[in-house]
Amino acid sequence: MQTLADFRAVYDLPLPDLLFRAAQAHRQFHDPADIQRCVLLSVKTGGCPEDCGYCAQSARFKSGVEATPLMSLDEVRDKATRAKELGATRFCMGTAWREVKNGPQFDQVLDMVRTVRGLDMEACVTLGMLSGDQAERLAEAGLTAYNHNLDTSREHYPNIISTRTYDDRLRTISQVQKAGISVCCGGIIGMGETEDDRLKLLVELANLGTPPESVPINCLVPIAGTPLEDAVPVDSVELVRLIATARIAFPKARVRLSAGRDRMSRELQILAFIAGANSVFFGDKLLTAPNPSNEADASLFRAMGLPEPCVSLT
Ligand code: SAM
Ligand code: DTB
Ligand code: SF4
Repeated sequence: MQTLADFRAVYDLPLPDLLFRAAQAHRQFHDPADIQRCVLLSVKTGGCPEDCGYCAQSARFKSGVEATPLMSLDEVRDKATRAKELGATRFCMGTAWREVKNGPQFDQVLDMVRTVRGLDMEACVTLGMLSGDQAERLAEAGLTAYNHNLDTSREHYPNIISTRTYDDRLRTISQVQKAGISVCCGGIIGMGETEDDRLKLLVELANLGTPPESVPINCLVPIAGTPLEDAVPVDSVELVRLIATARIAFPKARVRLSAGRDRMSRELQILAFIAGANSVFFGDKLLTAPNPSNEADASLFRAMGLPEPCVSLT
């Protein structure tokens, strides 16, 4: 599958056939009971110079999110330790940066990566644009994966973000791959794009030299004060079709049911797992936006007959 027509042919299959094909692809490389739980932590929140129209952390919009300094290593260690105790196997850290600048802050992020790896969890960071040198330093620190989303199709991208280009994003992804770090790259749906725009994003991913090992599918979490605050919510069946298509196109990857679960029914989430999603963010906060509570997720996993995450340590 390389072209839009290939993707469209799969995406448009009758739903029972699409789900069956996705389940076959899923079982070829994964145990369908293995749904990874990842915990997200915003280690540097807000005040970002970029103008991504979906984001609570851009300094250009009045979202009410306060800019904070880079978090201390001790605090990161505490949060990561707790995440591990609650059953997370991947710890993802984000900064509201346009790009990484060399200096004490980057050194501190490298220490955060070493700390998470020292706890025997996968470590993923999303820090904005990177140079080849910086990617290599992250690899040396033991980073498992770098998250850098293309977000949408090349055509729709300028309607959402004007302060950087699609090619800037592709350049960083290529630096990450050259440094031997696994790539986590996906997008957001529900930003006024067409179904073809969503499929074109998958086509871009399929045409990267090496396809991403991790494909996050975020549903827009509408943030008051941003240009996308009133965006129309994603249709449930369209979400399921997209996940199934991503699973078939990237059978080895983790396809992640990422942001937006707090507005999804239990049944929709279960359908997404049947369609091949095999990861969620766990814990009641994403970077700045809400996520289902640990209790709600425990009940979801119980309903599926899968091992339940811990709810609390007390
Ligand atoms: N500043 C860095 C960058 O943009 O590359 C890293 C942090 S940024 C918040 C990470 C990703 O979160 C974005 O690329 C976007 O895909 C996702 N994201 C941000 N706000 C979102 C929202 N309101 N709903 C869904 N996903 C969102
Ligand atoms: C990704 O694809 N989704 C995560 C992670 N990568 C960094 C971020 C979701 C952010 C949701 C909005 C917020 O919390 O502000
Ligand atoms: Fe900044 Fe990243 Fe938010 Fe864009 S998505 S405004 S780059 S924090």
